[in-house]
Amino acid sequence: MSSSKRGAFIVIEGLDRSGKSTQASLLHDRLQDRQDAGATTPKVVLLKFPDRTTAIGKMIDAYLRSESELDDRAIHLLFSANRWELASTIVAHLAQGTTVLADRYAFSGIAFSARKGLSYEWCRAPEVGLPAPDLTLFLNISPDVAAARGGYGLERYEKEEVQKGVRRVFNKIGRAVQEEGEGKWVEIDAGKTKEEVAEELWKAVEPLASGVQGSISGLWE
Ligand code: NYM
Ligand code: MG
Repeated sequence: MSSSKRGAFIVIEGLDRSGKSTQASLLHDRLQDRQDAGATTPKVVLLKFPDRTTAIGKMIDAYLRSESELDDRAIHLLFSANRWELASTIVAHLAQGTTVLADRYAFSGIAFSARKGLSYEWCRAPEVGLPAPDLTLFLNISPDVAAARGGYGLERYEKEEVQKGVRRVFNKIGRAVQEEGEGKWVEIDAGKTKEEVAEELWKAVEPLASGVQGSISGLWE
């Protein structure tokens, strides 16, 4: 790795049942394999948001499993705080040349909360300044195809009408990210087979796999 390069920050977003976590793990393995094969590729770490292991994450987990009730704004801020508590770790990894993959990020935060009627601007505000992704891969699937894939789980939001609303906000976010130049936003058709989706993702990721130039910027700053 050239000393002027840092690790790439790659985010995978999508609706529930879009195959996001499966694809994140396949991508992680593929990046890892490259590293083992040659010395030029940096290490890779896979993060997942919400990170349910922290104190804040445990509150989020209880909310998602309907074991607690929280004001819409309060849960929004907890999801955001759950990213902020890992922000310095993300920056440190990137600076060391490690590729960081995140399964969901700030865009999920905005999409799921704005769907409830909170304003886009209000939802975006606590995310401003988080480490900005270099690439966001949005796994697009229509909520009825997702529902037909064996059905949703029992958590909050795992309902077809909720997913439809979330998808509309995601589309708006994707357009905004492109227009505002906040890293690259690539939409992937997640209705294809697991292998086809993995290939599509790899095409977008490979150019960044051995690191990227430039400093880490703050999201929407
Ligand atoms: N979710 C996820 C939010 O509402 N806001 C956020 O900021 C994040 C990261 O949590 N239905 C929602 C989306 C999911 C749920 O995520 C749990 P997962 O990836 O299913 O564990
Ligand atoms: Mg889920």
